[in-house]
Order: sequence, then structure tokens, then C-alpha cells
Amino acid sequence: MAVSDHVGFDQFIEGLKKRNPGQPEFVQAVSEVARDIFDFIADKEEYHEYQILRRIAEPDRVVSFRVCWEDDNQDIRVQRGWRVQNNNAIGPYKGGIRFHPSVTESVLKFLAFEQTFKNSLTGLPLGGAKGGANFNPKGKSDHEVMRFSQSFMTELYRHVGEDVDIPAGDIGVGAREIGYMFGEYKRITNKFTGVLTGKGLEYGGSLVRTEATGYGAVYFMQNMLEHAGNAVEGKTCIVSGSGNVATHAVEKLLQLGGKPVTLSDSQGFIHDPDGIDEEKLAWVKEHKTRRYGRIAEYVDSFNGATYHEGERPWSVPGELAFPCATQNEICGEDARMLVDNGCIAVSEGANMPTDRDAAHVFKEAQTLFAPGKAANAGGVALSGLEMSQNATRQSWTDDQLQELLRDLMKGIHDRCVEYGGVKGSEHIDYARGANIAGFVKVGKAMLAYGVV
Ligand code: NDP
Ligand code: 2IT
Repeated sequence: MAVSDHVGFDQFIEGLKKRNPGQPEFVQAVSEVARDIFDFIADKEEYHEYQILRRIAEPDRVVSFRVCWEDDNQDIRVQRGWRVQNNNAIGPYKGGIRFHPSVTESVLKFLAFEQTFKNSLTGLPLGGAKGGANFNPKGKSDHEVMRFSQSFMTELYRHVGEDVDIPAGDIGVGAREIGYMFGEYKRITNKFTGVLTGKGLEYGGSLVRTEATGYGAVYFMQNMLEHAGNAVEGKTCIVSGSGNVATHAVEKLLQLGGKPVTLSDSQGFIHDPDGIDEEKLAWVKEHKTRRYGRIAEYVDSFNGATYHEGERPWSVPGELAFPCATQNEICGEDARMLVDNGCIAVSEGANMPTDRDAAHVFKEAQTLFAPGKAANAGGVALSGLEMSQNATRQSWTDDQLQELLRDLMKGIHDRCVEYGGVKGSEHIDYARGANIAGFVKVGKAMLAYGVV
């Protein structure tokens, strides 16, 4: 068959929509990647013949299961859990677990698909997966979260393993939930293995894993700016979210001389024109991460800050933007405001926070735009290093790991530059670069395996 006889882009998207009804996030994520891949493989017969993209966009398997648990009133609660194992061509399945009421099969399929490209970009041998449940840990007691997490693992344990699939945290899943799940896995299997990452330091966790995603997103920004002859120092930074990724992004920005002025949660955002300094950040970490409070209360503690109920921070002027909350939190209008207000670069700490229209606005404006699959890959990269330490029963030092994280982010940046050059211009299309660089390694491995 000639290349021209193969399925074209429009036909591919049509088929994708038909095969995945009611799954808008999954269709969105695949469509955004597909455009760049179709261009890249236009003259590469074997990728068409072996239907590589079509196969990456069909998860290896989607496991869905019932999770029953008893709340503190002794009422029986029923939730739905999933593990989406997208692709293990280059290594065992790897990706986080999300506990949030908005979790659906579509959300987890999009995240597992993105994870496949992200993990490939790290240069480490990691396949792509994602899991989670429509469970809301907010407002639950520790014992309720424990019973839920244990029940979740009572089914999940059949599908995971240190050489099979290694879950980690994501929204709503941090050290506490990982601890409960690891304890349950150990009890059921009677094995102490590195089946999860993001573990506590006492039982096989790695230094720097907690900080890695937020720090990594700032390193990626630093790499982009340096490549363009610019720097983080002195720049006003618009950050969304107030969880693990957002707070560690703020921490690294402060270390590099940036001035973060916003944070948000699902209810609204705060704007602190004086800047969020170390002391204020410590308050946010204590209040949001450990006590599950609301960001609104920031303004009661710090003069000069304002709270904006039901809004997102993209109307605040600043040169650098770090969306670190959740998917589709920057729409076209938000992106236009950012660009008009002088934003020159965006680094996605969250997964797919920028919707299709917004991505288009950034592309047109030639805003430096680091997609989540590249910019937030520091978290999973450090997870890969946690796996290596577990496998060899070693614990590396903070200094070693900080340096490895910086090197890994530089490597990801350079891989994006390699494939993201724009003809006749100095501009780098990082989204395109990340899509193609992530695809190439997985695609080559799949070609080596033949049709499986
Ligand atoms: P956390 O649970 O620690 O924090 C999530 C933050 O996002 C909270 O501030 C939360 O607000 C806000 N948020 C969650 N859902 C929504 C929503 N629907 N609308 C508005 N705000 C929302 O999660 P993380 O910081 O770990 O994750 C943030 C993002 O980073 C996610 O997209 C995740 O996939 C991505 N990511 C995380 C990695 C990690 O290592 N943790 C690695 C790579 C990517 P509230 O408190 O009100 O719920
Ligand atoms: O989206 C992500 O990359 C994560 N939630 C981290 C995954 C991991 O396995 O560390």
C-alpha cells in the first residue's frame, strides 16, 4: 500500500470519536497529539502500515472495579475504581492514581495516553498508565480514607507489581494514601517490593520525589527561557492550584528569584501583589496540604492579598504562567488575557490544563509553551529513580537526586527542541517537539515487536 492509501488525519479523528463516545477528554488528548504525529509520519510507511498511533490510542486494557467501604456512620459506600494500562512497549506500566469526584474513564484514559508520551520523554524505561476512583478524600476522616484506600488496593493488587505496573500519587493521592495502599499490598502479597512510588522515606521512598513535579516544571521554564536568552529572575509568576505541584513550583520560583503572586483551588484564587514568600508558602502548605483548608483563608492571614471567588488567576498580569491544578483550566479567553497582559511563557505543571482554543492562542502568539507531558515529567522521572533505588536496595542522597532531576529536565527540554524547531524561525514549538520525541521511542519499540 502506498502511504497516500492509508487512513488520513480526518478519518483517524472520526474513528477515534466513534470508538470513544462520551469520552471528550480522551478524544481531546489524542487529537492534540495526532496532528503532529500525522505530519511526522507523512513519509514513513512502516508507521502507517503497522498502525502505530492507532494502537497507542487504544489502551492495552482498562480495568474497572467496585470499591466498597464503610464510612464513620457505618453506612456502606460504593465507588468505582479503574486502572488504565495504556502501553508497555518501553517498560512496565507507570503512572499515578487520582482520587477526585470528577474522575471518569475518559479522564483516566486521557491521562494514561499522555503518560505514555511523558514517560518516553524522560528517557527512562517506563510505559504509561493511570488509575483512580470517583472518591473525594476532602472532608473524610483519616480512618475513612484508610478504609477506602485499602479496599481500592484489595482489587488493584491483582493488576500491579514492581515489574508489571507501578502506580504513584496524583490529585487527592499523596503520602497518606500511598502509605495505606502500600501497607495493604504488602499484607495481601506478603512481599516488600517497590510496587508503588511516592512512598514514605521510612519504607522505600525517595528524597526529592515530593518536590520533583513542581521543581521540574520550573526547571523546564528555566531551560526554555535560557534557550531564548532570558531568565526566571525578576519575573512575575501566575500560578494556579495549591497542592503538591503548585506549592513546590512556588518554592523553586522563589529559589530562582521569581515573584509568584497567585495560587488557587477549586473555589477561587488569591492574588498577593507583594509576592508569596517563604513564610506565606509555609502557611499554604500547612493549611492546604496538611489540613485540607481553603485558599480563601489566605487573605485573613496576609494583608494586601485579595480573594476572587469562583475565578481563575489568568486575568492577573505576569510574564510567566504555571497552571498546576487540573485539566482544561485555561480556555481561549484566558489565554488571550495572558498574552495581552504580557505573558511570554507557560509551563504546565498539571496535565492538559490548556484547552484546545487556548493552545491555539499560545501557538499563534508564539508564546513559549511547555506541555504537561514535558514540563511535569519531573515527578514520574523521580519515580523512576525511586524504582531504581528500590531494585538495588539503595538510597541516594538529596544532592545526587537534585542534580539528576535537573539533568533529566534538561534532557527532556533538549529532546523537545530536537523535534520542535519551526522552519525559518528561532521559535521552538515545544508541544510538537514533545509529541514527536515521545512518540518516536514508543513507536520504534512497537515496530520491533511486530503486530502484538
Ligand atoms: P493535589 O491534590 O495536591 O492538588 C490539586 C490542586 O488542584 C488543589 O489545589 C485543588 O484544589 C486543585 N484542583 C483539583 N481539581 C480541581 C478542579 N476540578 N478545579 C479547580 N481546581 C482543582 O494534586 P497535585 O498537585 O499532585 O496535582 C495537580 C496537577 O498536577 C494534576 O493535573 C496532576 O495530574 C498533575 N501532576 C501531578 C504530579 C504529581 O507528582 N503529583 C505529576 C505530574 C502531574 P482543591 O483543594 O479545592 O481540591
Ligand atoms: O501525572 C503524573 O505524571 C503523575 N501523577 C506521576 C506519576 C508517577 O508515576 O510518578
